[in-house]
Parts: sequence; C-alpha cells; structure tokens
Amino acid sequence: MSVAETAILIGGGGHAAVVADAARSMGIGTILCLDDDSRVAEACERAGMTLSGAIEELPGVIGKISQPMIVHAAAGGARLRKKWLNEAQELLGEAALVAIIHASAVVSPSARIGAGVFIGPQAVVNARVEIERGAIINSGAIVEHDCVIGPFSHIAPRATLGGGAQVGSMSLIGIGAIVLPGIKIGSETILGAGALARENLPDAVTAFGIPARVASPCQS
Ligand code: JB2
Repeated sequence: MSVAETAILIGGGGHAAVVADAARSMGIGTILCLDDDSRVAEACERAGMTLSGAIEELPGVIGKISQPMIVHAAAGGARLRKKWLNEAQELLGEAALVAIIHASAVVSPSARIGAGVFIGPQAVVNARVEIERGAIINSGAIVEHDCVIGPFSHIAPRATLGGGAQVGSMSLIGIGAIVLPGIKIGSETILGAGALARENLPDAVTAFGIPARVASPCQS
C-alpha cells in the first residue's frame, strides 16, 4: 500500500523530476509540483508532474486535497531545500514530510531516516545509519553502516561513504567521491566529484582530488 495518494513537490527542476519517479515507485499516483518559474511547466509534464502554481500557493494547493499527501522540498541546493522544508513543516507538521525513498533503494531496517529525506534509485543505506532531516542520498550512493549524514547534506550519485563516516549539515559529497571509514566531514563543506577523503575535513571548505586537499574556503 502506498504511504500517500498525492505528493506535492516544492520545486519543479531536475531534482524534482527524479523525486517524482521515486514517488511513483512508492505507488503515489498523483504528483503535483510548485515552482515560481512557469516556463518549467512542459518539462514537469514530461516528468509526469503537474505544475500547480507558484511556491507561495502551497497553502491553497494543500487545502484542495482531501487524500493523504506527502509534501517534499525538491531542490538540489541545500539552502532552498531547508527553507522550503521548514515552510512545509509550519503548514502541515512533520507527519506530512515522510521521506521519499525509491523502491529500488536498499535501506536497512535499523537505519533512521529523518523528515523530508530523499533516497534515490539503487542507493544503499546500511545498518544503523542516521540520515537527518532534508538530506539527499542520490542515485546509486552507498552509505555504509553507522554513518551519520547531517541535515540538508547531499550525497551525490555514486558517492561512497565507508562505515562510521560522518557528514555535517548542508554539505555536498560530490558525484563518485569516496569518504573512507570513520572520516568526519564538516558542515557546509564540499568534497568535489571523484575526490577521496582519507582525513577529516573542517567546516566550510571545498576539497578536491586524490587524496582530497582543501582548495579554498567554501563559497556556497
Ligand atoms: O532562489 C530561488 C530559486 N532557485 C531555483 N527561489 C525560488 N523561489 N525558486 C528557485 N529555484 C527553482 O528551483 C527553479 O525555478 C527550479 O525550477 C527549481 C530547482 O532548481 P534547478 O532546476 O536549478 O535545480 P534542482 O534543484 O532541481 O537540481 C539540482 O540539484 C540536483 C541534485 C541540479 O544541479 C541537478 O542536476 C542535481 N541532480
């Protein structure tokens, strides 16, 4: 049985299209989205979601739906995702912010998954992992046992975190990057695509390469 009949995605860009597919894989039949840019309507339609207005119209759109629903902040960028998730929570409480998890993802029963989390196709979230509020575990990412992923962080496609690794809040682990077991990545930090973190990284830096070296204070 599906967790809801309708999903309302806040945001109608590329990430929302991926979230829409995952929502459908969970059996959610109706997918609406909100975006301030009406030019995304055609691309939304192609991805099987109906653009139902600008973001400020969320309360009105929610008010018209009588079936069980999920509201999801579907922005790739952490700041926007945090803003939208907090706004949705104020309107509806945490119960409507159920995580959207693609049916092909493997998620351990002992993992804890926070409100508003997205877990993409073929991602693996192993035993005793904590995925905190609003985080993204994107397509094919692997999060090994006992990792902690902080609020609104994004583990990009095919990134891999060894057992017990930790990521702070609002950070990005880039496409295909590797974080060795037990390594701690700070908050608002970016680990570049394909990088290998074998030492801890502090808050608010950007690091690239194998092994990863800090390139600059983070500009995001
Ligand atoms: O500042 C903003 C703003 N920035 C983008 N204010 C408001 N109100 N809306 C904003 N948006 C809207 O968010 C845009 O209209 C857009 O339709 C939507 C999503 O932004 P975008 O399409 O730029 O990216 P995304 O968040 O869907 O996806 C990014 O992150 C994913 C994880 C991309 O980098 C993807 O390639 C990536 N897979």
